[in-house]
Formats: sequence, structure tokens, C-alpha cells
Amino acid sequence: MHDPNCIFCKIIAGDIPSSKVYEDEDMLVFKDIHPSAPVHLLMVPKRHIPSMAQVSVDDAPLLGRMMVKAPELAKANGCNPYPEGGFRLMVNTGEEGGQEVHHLHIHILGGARPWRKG
Ligand code: DGP
Repeated sequence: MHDPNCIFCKIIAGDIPSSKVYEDEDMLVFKDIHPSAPVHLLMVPKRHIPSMAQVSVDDAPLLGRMMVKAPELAKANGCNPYPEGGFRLMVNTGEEGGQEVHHLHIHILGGARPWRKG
């Protein structure tokens, strides 16, 4: 599914440029345009899922693959090793969850500390 009004669907389609760091048949990972940490990547499913509020059990295998891929990409893109280093995965959901782009995405943040806890 592709939403012609969605900025991340346009990035996936190649209509808007991005700094890609990983791509396979189901997901795309690229650098956030407004990084809030030295390492700030966005992982997106290629299928347009608006948010975590809309996921179904059919999405579980892909979401699982994304979670397993995240540590590999964090390490490959400059996050320092666990446990002194590490990274943060964040999924903003809905207006009150701080979501601005309504295409599900996992933020991978790292390369600096300390982090706020909330
Ligand atoms: P969120 O607030 O969780 O919906 O985060 C959306 C993020 O998407 C925000 O950190 C900035 C980023 N972003 C928005 N537009 C673009 C874009 O056109 N290109 C890239 N690379 N990132 C974008």
C-alpha cells in the first residue's frame, strides 16, 4: 500500500531524496533530516502503516525483523558498543505521542549521552 500524500512513501518511492543506510524488500532505513543525536536513523516499513496504533498481527514478522535489524544498524552507523555505549529506539504514536509523520517509523538514536529518561 502506498499513500501518495505521505512523505515517507515518497522517500520509499524515490520521489524525495534521502540518505539511505539500509534497504530490503520490506523496509527502508535513512538518516533523519533533523537529527537530535549524533546518530539518528529512521526505520520505516515500505508498506504504508500509519502508526503503531494500526498494526495487526500480520505485521508482527516484519516488526520483529525491524527490531532485530536495529542493533546491527545502530552499530554500523556509529553507536558505541553496549553497555558503555548503546542506543535508543523510539516510536512516537499519534498527536499526543509526538508523531509528526503518519507513516510508522522507529527512531534509532545514539552516539551521545546522557539521555533524558522520559
Ligand atoms: P516523528 O515526530 O516521530 O513523526 O518524527 C518524524 C521525523 O521525520 C522527524 O525527526 C524529522 C523526520 N523527517 C521529516 N521529514 C523528513 C524528510 O523529508 N526526510 C528525512 N530524512 N527525515 C524527515
